[in-house]
Amino acid sequence: MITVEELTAAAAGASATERFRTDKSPFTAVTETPKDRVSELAREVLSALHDTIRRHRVTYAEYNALKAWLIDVGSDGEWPLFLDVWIEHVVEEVATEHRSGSKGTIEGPYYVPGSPHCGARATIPMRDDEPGTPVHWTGRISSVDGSPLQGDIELWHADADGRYSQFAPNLPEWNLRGTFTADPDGTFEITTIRPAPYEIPTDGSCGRLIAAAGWHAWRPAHLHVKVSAVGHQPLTTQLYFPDDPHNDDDIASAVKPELMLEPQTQADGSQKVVYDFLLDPEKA
Ligand code: MBD
Ligand code: FE
Repeated sequence: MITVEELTAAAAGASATERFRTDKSPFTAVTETPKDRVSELAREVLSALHDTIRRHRVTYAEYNALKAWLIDVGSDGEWPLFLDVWIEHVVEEVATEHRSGSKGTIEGPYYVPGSPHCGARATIPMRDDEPGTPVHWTGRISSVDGSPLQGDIELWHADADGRYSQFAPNLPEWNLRGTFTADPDGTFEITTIRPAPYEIPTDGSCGRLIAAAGWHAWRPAHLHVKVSAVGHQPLTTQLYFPDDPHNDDDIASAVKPELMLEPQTQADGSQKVVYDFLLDPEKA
């Protein structure tokens, strides 16, 4: 882990870049992809850029603005953020189009493997005075044929200020990150708090693109989950809250109707939600 000491785009970006290099061993894919496929994909992407330049009569001033911006994305460490916000949703769509179980969506840049084990019925690691509305979530993991699965749920999300532990300063290492293992009948009960919507850092290169284009920088509040079970394809997804103003214009295009929770507000102000998972068996 690299320690994040400031609430800046560059500090979050450095941590996300380090995480990606550690976890994804990205360079095996490069050596394993056949030359013909690399050539075809690279040619097609370049030729789409060439078409845009011709069609819009892109100037040298604009070309140099792009060049300066791309250099900054790298030095801010914001490539993970840029790619996961504007590209990953289509990769996810293609990767999961054959599935009949629960809907997935993008992982985003802030997953960290190895979060603390919490059991089947527990509260996620949080501070004693963690701010935010308590959420009590019950659910069940099954195979698409209905048989229960004693699977794992890795849950991670922002706090009530929209901050992720390990990517913002002054938070305990595993705050709002935990791994839950369902009971043999597939059921689990998780207590956490409701996260705030997430604003992409405005002081880095992704923020400058958003400002220059006149877009907004928001993702709706969301819970990230990875669900895994023996013999089944792992599911990476996110769950959303129905009253969020950014459900219809998520900057990362990662909201799907199947991922909307139906929270029931209780007399004490806390919320109850039920959400189950269906996993597809491993491909033969
Ligand atoms: C997030 O929290 C996120 O989930 C994505 C996809 C991009 C940026 C921040
Ligand atoms: Fe997120």
